[in-house]
Amino acid sequence: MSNPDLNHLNQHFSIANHVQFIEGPGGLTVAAVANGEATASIALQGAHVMTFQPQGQEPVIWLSKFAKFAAGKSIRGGAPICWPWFGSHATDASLPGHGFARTVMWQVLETRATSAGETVLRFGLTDNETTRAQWPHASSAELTVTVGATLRIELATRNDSPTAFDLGEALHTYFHISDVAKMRITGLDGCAFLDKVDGFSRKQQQGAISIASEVDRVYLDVPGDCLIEDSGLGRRIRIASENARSVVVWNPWTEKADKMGDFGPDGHKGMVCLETANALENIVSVAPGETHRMAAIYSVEKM
Ligand code: TA6
Repeated sequence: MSNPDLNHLNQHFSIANHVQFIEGPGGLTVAAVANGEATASIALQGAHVMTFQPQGQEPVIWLSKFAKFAAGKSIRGGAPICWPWFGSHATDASLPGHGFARTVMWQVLETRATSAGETVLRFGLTDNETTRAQWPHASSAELTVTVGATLRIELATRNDSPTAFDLGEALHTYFHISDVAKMRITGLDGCAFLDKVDGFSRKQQQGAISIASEVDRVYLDVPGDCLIEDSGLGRRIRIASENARSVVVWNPWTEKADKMGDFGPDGHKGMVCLETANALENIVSVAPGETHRMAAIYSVEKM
């Protein structure tokens, strides 16, 4: 029995040599992208970029081999969308951490191929009873993913209500690395950060970041690009951003990863999260009728 949704999606949005829609793990509908530049996959649930691999490169994005794929469940790895709040809800702890956007179905709005051979996919999330019960503001979100030699993910938030609202957001991206012991992060030297492993205490970054235990930090007012320098793979992953003032650096380390149950044995040693965000002190106020756009751009350089 063919899947009518897949038939409809492929009829309206598939593009030869660019994108087709398939049934992915856990029965999730997935946009499978393969063009001359890269491959990628995006689950319609959460508009969740799960994989990205430029031609001739190791994967850039990490996806746990032990990820659980099921309706309404966040996927361990890829680029989960934290929206319309980051972390715990400000006043209601019963609401899902990182908001609801990553576990609800998004709609495909557009697919197109660019003259440069990239594939562009645009997904939309409109509010409904479920979302308004958690977030009582008339609003909508769009995610635009551009797959080429680089990956660009843009999260747009439109305020359709008569009053301004505060938005917390993050592209909570897990990056594939050779070994956490062979990796360091640069670009955050001198930045203030809130250390979630130490009671959200405020500290200042000195030099590059190496990771040898749990790290969970929200860097504030970050001025420029960050680099994940991976000596094991002889490459740097550059994380550039637009309209994002925060960067979150996270590695759960052994105990936390084991508790989460979907990293697998030593899974945390092959990943690091470097999240493009507006979080905590950097949340943004979106005026009535305004559309706020935040983007992350990932590229790979030889070391
Ligand atoms: O961004 C880091 C963080 O806030 C950590 O504190 C941890 O909760 C992580 O996100 C993963 O959260 P999740 O809900 O995806 O398991």
